[in-house]
Amino acid sequence: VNNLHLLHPDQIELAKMLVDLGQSHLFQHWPEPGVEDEQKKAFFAQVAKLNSNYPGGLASYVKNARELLADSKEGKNPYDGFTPSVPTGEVLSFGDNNFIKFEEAGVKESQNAAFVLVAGGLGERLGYNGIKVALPAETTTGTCFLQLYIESILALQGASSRLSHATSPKVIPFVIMTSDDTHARTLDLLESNSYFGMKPTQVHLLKQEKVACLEDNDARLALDPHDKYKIQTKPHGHGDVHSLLYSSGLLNVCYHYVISLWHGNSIFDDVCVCSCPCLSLQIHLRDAGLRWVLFFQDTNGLLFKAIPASLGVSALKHYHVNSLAVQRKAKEAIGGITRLTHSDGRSMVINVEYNQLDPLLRATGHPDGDANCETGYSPFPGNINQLILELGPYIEELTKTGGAIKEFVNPKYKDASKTSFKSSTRLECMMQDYPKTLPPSARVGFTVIDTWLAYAPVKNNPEDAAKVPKGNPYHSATSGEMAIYRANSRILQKAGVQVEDPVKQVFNGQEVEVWPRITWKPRWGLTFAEIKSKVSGNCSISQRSTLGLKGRSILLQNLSLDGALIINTVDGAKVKVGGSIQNKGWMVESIDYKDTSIPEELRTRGFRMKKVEGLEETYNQPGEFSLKPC
Ligand code: UGB
Repeated sequence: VNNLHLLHPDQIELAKMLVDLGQSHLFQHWPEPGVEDEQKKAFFAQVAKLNSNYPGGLASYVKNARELLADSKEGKNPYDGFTPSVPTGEVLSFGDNNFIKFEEAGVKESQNAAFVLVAGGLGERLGYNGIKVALPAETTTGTCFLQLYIESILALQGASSRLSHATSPKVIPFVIMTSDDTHARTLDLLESNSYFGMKPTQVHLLKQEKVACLEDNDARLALDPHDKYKIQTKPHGHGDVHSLLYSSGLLNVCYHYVISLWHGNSIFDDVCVCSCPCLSLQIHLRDAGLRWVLFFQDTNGLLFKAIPASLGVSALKHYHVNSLAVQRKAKEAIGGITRLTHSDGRSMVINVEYNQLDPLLRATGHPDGDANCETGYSPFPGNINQLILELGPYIEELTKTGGAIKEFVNPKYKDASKTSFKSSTRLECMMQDYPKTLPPSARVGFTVIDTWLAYAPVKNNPEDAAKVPKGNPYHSATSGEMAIYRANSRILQKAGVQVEDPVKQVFNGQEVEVWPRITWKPRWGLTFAEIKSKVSGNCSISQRSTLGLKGRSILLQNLSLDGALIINTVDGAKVKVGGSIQNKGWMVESIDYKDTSIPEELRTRGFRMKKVEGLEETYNQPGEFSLKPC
């Protein structure tokens, strides 16, 4: 009370609110006025920020926390009353007619899409010190994840405009959610690489804020152990992306942005340009043609191989929500897509997180819990956290909820009495829980894609990856890179190229298949039909080969490759590559991950490319060319 005169009127309101919320311990220890006054003001600046960053403010946060902590203490299961069963969804098989049909529809639709990358996580499990999107997806070309994503979006943009013969191509907005841990470094990566070819205005960064920590079951906010004028904070989870998109008004910006890039648009002259994401905006967005928002995670180098077909599924099946899934090994650290049916008749298809699936199954008559079935996989498809939402229903829902997502709390208790915590906790939320608040009429579906084509995240450090049970995926930098070569090899095989079988090798204690190191720029081939159209005759590639296709119009015709071949072209240069190309090639050389003289991004994978001999050709003028050494 003595210190109140130091505060602005709105800060006094915040102080009163904290007292009403039972949080007076936060300033009980404060000395008399005149001592550390600046720190006191800074404290309220932080409170104001925490208050405005949470839907409903700190009052809602504390209320939600008390309820969730009480449920947790009682051992209440959020899935009480629900029976899990295996849902049905669209199961795709790479390269068949159905797949090709969906891919074509997806490419057409992609000009109506916006992409949202959640990249606020630090990747503690990976043990990498930089931001994860700066890691090379593969080391043959050294392309980092962010570059790969941007080039994939640009390739989709180009393919989509070509398909619709658009005179003025639409620009696909790209949103990146960052956090204090990743924001500056993400911006720096973009700026120092000229946004990897994207227009800076096409990229929107949204920074998520952390939430207040809780020190006990009464949801008393925790002070930072190193600063008594600061509330301790921790990340709230990727679920923040929905409230951030809502509160930023960015969907609105995207709308204006999209139409501003369109041709003179007189039909938009008389529409409301209110800056709040109101319901009328939904109509405008639809009119403007933006129809889909695609959410994706930071380190999956295969993802965009699955995007066209899955977006096609959303469009042709009219899904409001479409989750991408793959076959899942029991106990694999990815959620399971599950149908949950409540005894009161409610039913929904939702991700059940990996740590909850096993207890839920055991509690509902499956004594083996999360176990593989006769196929060798869990019957529940694995959620890869790639969500495709139809924009209209999404905005409608955000307008109702403010983007708030069902939260959970995971306190680590000191003992069985569950009265105190080992360390402070906080509420968390996940972006895939978005459908939990949707009405039963919502069209929620999922699409299962071949794992080898769609999913190879880089999440685990070498030690943890080496301990993964045999047969389960490592999800490491080693397996993530090798998966890219395997996917590209298998795609070319399907397109008619004879690609030699892989050999098995161990790197960082992980046995992986080493296929030829085949890479291409997304603009070389985004869909199976496009790739197939660029391969003809009898082509073959030996296991020890490296192939890098860095250009749009490179045609492989009767090529026999046994060595390394890299081709760079500008748009407008059409190059036919054929004949026999043989050289000593590039070798995959084992390295010791403990050798700190080697850069961390190489050590985490346990190998590097030794460029012994290769053929590299660059075509930087438009025209028709042929490369046929012998
Ligand atoms: N992320 C943020 O942007 N902000 C945050 O506060 C936290 C994370 P993890 P997780 O497909 O592989 C998810 O840590 O949460 C970003 C699904 O929940 O890599 O353990 C972060 O930068 C799970 O169901 O994953 O597990 C990253 O891009 C399963 O699908 C993303 O969120 C699994 O991913 C995911 O964060 C998977």
